[in-house]
Amino acid sequence: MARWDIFCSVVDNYGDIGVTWRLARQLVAEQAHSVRLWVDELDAFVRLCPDASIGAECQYQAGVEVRQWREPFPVVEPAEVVIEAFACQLPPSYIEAMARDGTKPLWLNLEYLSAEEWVAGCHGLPSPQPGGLQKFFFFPGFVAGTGGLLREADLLTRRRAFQGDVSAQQAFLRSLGVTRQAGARLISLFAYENPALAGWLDALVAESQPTQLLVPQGKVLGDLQRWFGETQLAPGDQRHRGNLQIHVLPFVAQDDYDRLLWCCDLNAVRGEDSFIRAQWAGRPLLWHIYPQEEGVHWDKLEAFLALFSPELPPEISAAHAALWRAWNAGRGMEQAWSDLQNAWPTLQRHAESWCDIQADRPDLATALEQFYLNWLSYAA
Ligand code: TRH
Repeated sequence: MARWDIFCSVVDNYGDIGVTWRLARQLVAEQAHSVRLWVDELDAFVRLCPDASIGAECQYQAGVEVRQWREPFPVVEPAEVVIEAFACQLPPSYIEAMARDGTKPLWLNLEYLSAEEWVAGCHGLPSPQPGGLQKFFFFPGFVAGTGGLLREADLLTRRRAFQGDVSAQQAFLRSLGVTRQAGARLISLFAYENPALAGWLDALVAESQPTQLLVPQGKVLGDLQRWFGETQLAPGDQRHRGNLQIHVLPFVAQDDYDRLLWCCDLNAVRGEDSFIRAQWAGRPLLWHIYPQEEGVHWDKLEAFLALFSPELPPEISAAHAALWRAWNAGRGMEQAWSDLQNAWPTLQRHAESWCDIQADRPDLATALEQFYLNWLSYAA
């Protein structure tokens, strides 16, 4: 057992805290480490973990010591492994303490997820720091030579049991105020603001198969409201148009969000963490990638599609990529959606086999543990 400090600065949205909170829990539960998670915005944390207190300087959640990260930073003994998530800046006093320590800690920068080829070449590289410290880059990823993806050891067993248990799914959906209609397709929708939504909704309204669209509170709600011509949709609200029924849901706790994904036939997800969770759900997904300056996110989107698609029949692969591009370009969903209509059984099988391929690789927490053990034996 070792002591780990994870630093999370909430830049925007929920991805930073979503990833670090998940990792912290897994390091405690599966590697028996003692983990302190330093978070500079507890409001975001409380959305994912509603049992947490928004004002506590220090609290224990799921065995993780969650600490408010604020200035002046308290005097603490640095942990044996220090993770700065997504290149956040560690407190200078903490870095000084790391340099002062007799045995220097393992210092890791946990990077953002990308399927681009250069990632494997940069994963694990050291970067010398002042004070005799070294920082290593740790890259999550989808291929050998990267740090893998976050996946709890029992995740797929729990997921498959839940998907095989209709009454557990019904009870869960009922707890969110949703009753699944016979023959309806269930879609979850988590996305950034997206002008392409209107075209997609128009297509769903006109389809012969009914759709129930489950929308947790979030940024895309504005587009939904505009399409309905309403000023405020709130959790619990339901609306009907043609063959489309919409349910506005509360933002649920992180583990419940998994259950929501497991219930649905298609999951529209965004960013990083929900994107990975949708892959573990073994169901088709639609990714709204986090938009970056100068459009660099397009390279990431294309890199993922290039990895994900080769096993698909060429015409389905092309139609699937066209749908993802339309969603991210903010236009053209009506045509792209209708071009995919006969592909869903194939996409469903592919989602499950992609999940199996990814699950064959070591998960990110295990890879971190291995990196630490290698580092210890190298340092000895
Ligand atoms: O919130 P995001 O858009 O976060 C993004 C990305 O991580 C991006 O890479 C980063 O650069 C940017 O923030 C700053 O999307 P993401 O990563 O999917 O995180 C959402 C988290 O919220 C995830 O852990 C799932 C969780 N969640 C719930 O717990 N309950 C919910 O109801 C929903 C919709 C999500």
